[in-house]
Amino acid sequence: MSHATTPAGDAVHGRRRIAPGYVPDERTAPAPWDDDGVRIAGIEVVVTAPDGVNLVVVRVRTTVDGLVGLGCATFTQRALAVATALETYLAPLVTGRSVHDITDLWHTANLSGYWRGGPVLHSALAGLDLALWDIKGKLAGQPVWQLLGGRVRTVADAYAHASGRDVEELADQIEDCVEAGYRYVRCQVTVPGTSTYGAAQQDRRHTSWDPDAYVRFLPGVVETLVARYGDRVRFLHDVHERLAPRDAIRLLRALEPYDLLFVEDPVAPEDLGWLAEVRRSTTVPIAFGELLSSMRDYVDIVGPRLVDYVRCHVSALGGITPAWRLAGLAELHGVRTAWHGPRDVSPVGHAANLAMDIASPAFGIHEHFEFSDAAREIFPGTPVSVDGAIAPSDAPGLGVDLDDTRAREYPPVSPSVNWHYSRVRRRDGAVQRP
Ligand code: GCO
Ligand code: MG
Repeated sequence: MSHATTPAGDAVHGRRRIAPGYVPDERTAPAPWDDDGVRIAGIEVVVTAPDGVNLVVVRVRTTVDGLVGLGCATFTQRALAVATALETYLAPLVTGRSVHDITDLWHTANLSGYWRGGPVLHSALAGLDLALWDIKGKLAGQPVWQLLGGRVRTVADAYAHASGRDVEELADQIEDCVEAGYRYVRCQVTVPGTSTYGAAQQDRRHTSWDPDAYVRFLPGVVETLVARYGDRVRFLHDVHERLAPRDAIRLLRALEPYDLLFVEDPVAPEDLGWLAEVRRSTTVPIAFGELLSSMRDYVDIVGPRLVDYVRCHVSALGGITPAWRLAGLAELHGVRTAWHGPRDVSPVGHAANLAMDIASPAFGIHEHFEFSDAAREIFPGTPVSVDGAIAPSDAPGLGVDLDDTRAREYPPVSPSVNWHYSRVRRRDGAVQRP
C-alpha cells in the first residue's frame, strides 16, 4: 500500500502471522498465446479518505513508460483487507502477464484461490479489472464507453441525495437539488426518536429503530413532498433493508399514490426469497442488489424479473468485466441498471459506472455523489453533473487521474467509522439490519 502508514495499516501488517524468512514465489504462469509484450509491471494500492470514508484505488504499472491504469477496489468497511488481498495474492499472480488479457486474467485470478467470490476478493479483482480497462482505452486512444460498443445516449440522468431531520429541512435540500437541475432526488427523513438510515440524526445517541413508526411516518412526508415538487421532481427512497417483508409490503402499498421512481432495498438480501411476493403485492418499482456480490444471485433476481432496477456495487461484483455481462442480462430481461454510486465508490469507480451507463441500452439512472473539492483535486477528471445529468469524458480510458501527493494528505480513517452498521437496535434490544 503506497501510504497506509496509519496506525490501522501498521497494526494489520504487524499482526500478520507469516513465519520470518517467508519469501513469496513470484513466478507468473504465462498465457498459452503470444502477445505484443506490453506487460503488467506491478500493482500499487492507495487508500485515501478525502470525504471521511476509505477509498481503495489500484494503480497498475506497465512495461511501457508512462502507461498506467487506475481501478476502484473500494469496499470501505474492509478496505485494508482488500489492500492485503491485492498486494499479497493478486500482484504476484498477474505481474508479468499481458495487459490485454482482461477476461483471462479475471478468471485466472478468480479461480486461483479455489474458493472464490465474496466482496473482499471481488473488490481486489475489480481494482485490477478497471485498471486494465483503463489501460486498454489508453492504448486504443479511446474512452472505455467506446470499447463497450459506443454510446447509446448523450448523457446519463442522475439522482441526487436529500435528507433532513424533518420535512422542512428535507425540503431545503430538495430546493438545492432542483436549483442544480436535478429531476430525480432520493429522499431520506428522520423518523422522530429513531436512528433512521441516511438522514441527519436528531440525537446521535439514539440507536433505536422502530419499523412501525417508520411505516406510519414516511408516506405522509412523501405526500407533502409530492404536493410541493411533484410537477418537477420524481422521488426515490432507500429502505436500506430495515423492514421485515410484510412491513415492506405495507410501506410500498402506502407509497403507491406518489409515483416514486423506485424504492430501494425494501427487504434484506437474507430475505431474497420474499422478493417475488413483495413485487407481486405492489406497483411501486423496486431497486435491489447493492449488497449482493455473486453473479448467481443477480441471475436469480434479474432472470425472473423480480426487480425493476438492478443495483450493484460494481467493485463487489469484480469490476466492469462481470458488470457488463450483468448489464447484458438486464437488457435481455427488460430490467434497468442503477449502479451503486455512493461516497464509498471512488471517482474512478463512478467513471466506470458512467461508461456502462452511456453504452448500455439497459441503463436506468445514475446515482451521483457530489465529491468534495479535496476529492476532486486528488482525482482530476471526477465526473460532475450538469443540469442533473452527467456527460461522459472523451479522454482515453476511464478519464480519471490520481494525484498521490494530494491523496497522502487524506490518510485512511479508522475501521471504527463503520461500527454504526451493527449498532442500531430495535426497542427490545435486538440488533437491526443496517
Ligand atoms: C446507497 C447506499 C449507501 C450505503 C453505503 C454503505 O444506496 O447509496 O445504500 O449509502 O449505505 O454505500 O457503505
Ligand atoms: Mg442503498
